[in-house]
Parts: sequence; structure tokens; C-alpha cells
Amino acid sequence: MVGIVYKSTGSWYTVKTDNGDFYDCRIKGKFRIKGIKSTNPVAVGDVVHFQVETIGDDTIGIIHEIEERKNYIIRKSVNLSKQTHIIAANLDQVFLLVTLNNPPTYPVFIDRFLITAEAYEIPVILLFNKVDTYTPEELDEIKFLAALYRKIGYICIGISATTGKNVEKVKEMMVGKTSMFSGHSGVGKSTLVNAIEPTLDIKTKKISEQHLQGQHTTTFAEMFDLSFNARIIDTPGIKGFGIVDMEKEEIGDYFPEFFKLKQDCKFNNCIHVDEPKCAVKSALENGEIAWSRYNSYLQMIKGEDENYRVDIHDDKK
Ligand SMILES: Nc1nc2c(ncn2[C@@H]2O[C@H](COP(=O)(O)OP(=O)(O)OP(=O)(O)O)[C@@H](O)[C@H]2O)c(=O)[nH]1
Ligand SMILES: [Mg+2]
Ligand SMILES: [Zn+2]
Repeated sequence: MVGIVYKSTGSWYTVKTDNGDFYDCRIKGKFRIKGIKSTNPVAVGDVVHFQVETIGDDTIGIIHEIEERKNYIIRKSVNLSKQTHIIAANLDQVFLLVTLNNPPTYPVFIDRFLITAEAYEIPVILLFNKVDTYTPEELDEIKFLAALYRKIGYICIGISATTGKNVEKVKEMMVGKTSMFSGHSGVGKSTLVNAIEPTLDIKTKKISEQHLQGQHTTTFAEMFDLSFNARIIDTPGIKGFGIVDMEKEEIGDYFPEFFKLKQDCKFNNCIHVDEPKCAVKSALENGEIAWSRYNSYLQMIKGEDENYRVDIHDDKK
């Protein structure tokens, strides 16, 4: 039997077959995919082959093969173990939810996320959520950020999952595709899924519990079929985003605005740090490239995984 993984708890996988049946599956023994060291060998979105076994009254599936992934989003957990985790596989696009506060999302986090998606050519759309809560000054800040990322080529939309502002626009972009919602815990991913498909009624953080920082409401990634020919993967909030398996020399290629200028650097192996006649650094001086982007870049090429930790998101997980 063949199916798609809709939910993964780490030991159990919910797999949906083409004819719409769901099976609870396990993986056989020490089954690992070659080349990828991750804490989860099978991720939501994976296409898997399994055999059905009946044990007493229970029917379970045993996964014995994973089809090659079109792409995936992988991150290094920001803790000492440095383990990597595949958030989801076989995506058409990702919506990264960003909030200015409650919780704050910093540009360095956005950039790390974008770079990983660029490496697999997964389109990312930035959704600035909770626009109903901001002061005029904060709205200006959102506009500034949106303009910064639009200039690079990313679609940016200001939304409110609770008032419904621009939710219809998001829906339109999802038709016919498998999308994922990502972002810090509390940015409103599950609330947005519910706004898009109210019948799902998935668990979101109660207003009264909002002060509890670092508490995750969604604990496992899960895919849902939507009524308008689309699929969405709701994911648990992520704190830090460590990039995985990237050479120092290739990181700049995933900053689209750096990549465009690379051919104008004097040295073709320029990494835009200390080299003379670097087109990226000139663009930075001219204000064509944002300092926040360049700072994120420097952190990444220096491998400073630890320094971007944001304490309030750091719940020792
Ligand atoms: N005012 C306002 N509140 C929102 C909006 N979107 C979400 N919220 C609130 O933010 C809180 C967190 O929302 P969730 O949907 O649980 O956040 P999440 O991103 O799914 O969080 P995790 O599952 O922990 O990763 C809830 O109390 C929501 O009601 C919005 O657009 N405006
Ligand atoms: Mg959630
Ligand atoms: Zn350069």
C-alpha cells in the first residue's frame, strides 16, 4: 500500500491512502534514510509504502519504504545535541507567519528560514499576522519589513487570522497546492488554519494562557485536507532555526539579492566579507542591500548558531 503521511508523533504515523483511508503506521526496526541524519526518519508529507498487519483486533501499517522527496524543510534544533529535524516534506510552498510582538519575530530568524527554503527552491510567502493589534508605529515597522522583503522578491501580506483580514487572499494562493504554516509559537498558525477552514476547529492557545511563553499549543505537525482542493500542514512553533548542511561558499547564493550581484564581484569565489571590489558590499554601502540581511548572512557564514538565540523562545527544548 502507498500513502501520504498526514501526522507524525515520533513513534506513530498517520498515513492516508489514495482512496481516502487512514492507517496508523509504525516504521520497521532501525529504518533510516541514507544520507540524512535526522531525529525523525519519516516526516509529514512523505510518500510511504507500507504493509498492513493485523495484531489481535488491531490493524496497523508497517512502513518499509519512503519515496524520494521533492524537497523538505530541515532545521537544526537550537540545543546542545545539534540534532536535525525534518519539519515537513514535498511542499509546494510555505507561509512564514511573522508577528512584531507577542511573540517578536526577528529578521535573523526570518532570514535563516528563507535561506533553507531557497536551498530547496520552496517558495516562501511572508504573512505579517495580528495586524489588528498594532499601533500606528508598529504598523510602520511592518510596512518597512514588508517593503524590505518585497524588494528581494518575496510576497508579503499583512493579515489578521482573528478579524479575517486578507485571509481570502491567502486561501486563493493555496488552491491546488500543499502548503505549510510555520513560525514561532503563538504567531497564530493554528488560528489561521481555523480561519481558512472553520470546520476543522483545531486547538489554539486560549487568550487567558497567552502570557505563558514557550508553551506550544500544537505539538505535532499535521496535514489537513481543505474543502477547496488544497492541503495545509500546521506545525508546532519553532524557536531558533539552525541551518543544516550548507557550505560557507554557497550560503550567499540563497540570498537572492546577493546572488544577483555576485557576477560583479572582482573575485568569482567572493564571499562578500573582506574581499576588495565586492559588489555586495558596495550595494550595502549604497543602501541597496539591507544591513539586517547582511548581518544575518555574516552570522550564518561564521556558523554562529548560538548567538541568534532569542531567550523568550528558548524553553530548553
Ligand atoms: N489579535 C489577534 N490575535 C491572534 C491572531 N492570530 C492569532 N491570535 C491569537 O494568538 C494566540 C496564539 O494563536 P495560535 O493559533 O494558538 O498560535 P500557533 O502559532 O498555532 O502556536 P503553536 O501551536 O504554539 O505553535 C491565540 O490566542 C490566538 O487567538 C490575530 O490575527 N489577531
Ligand atoms: Mg498551533
Ligand atoms: Zn562579493
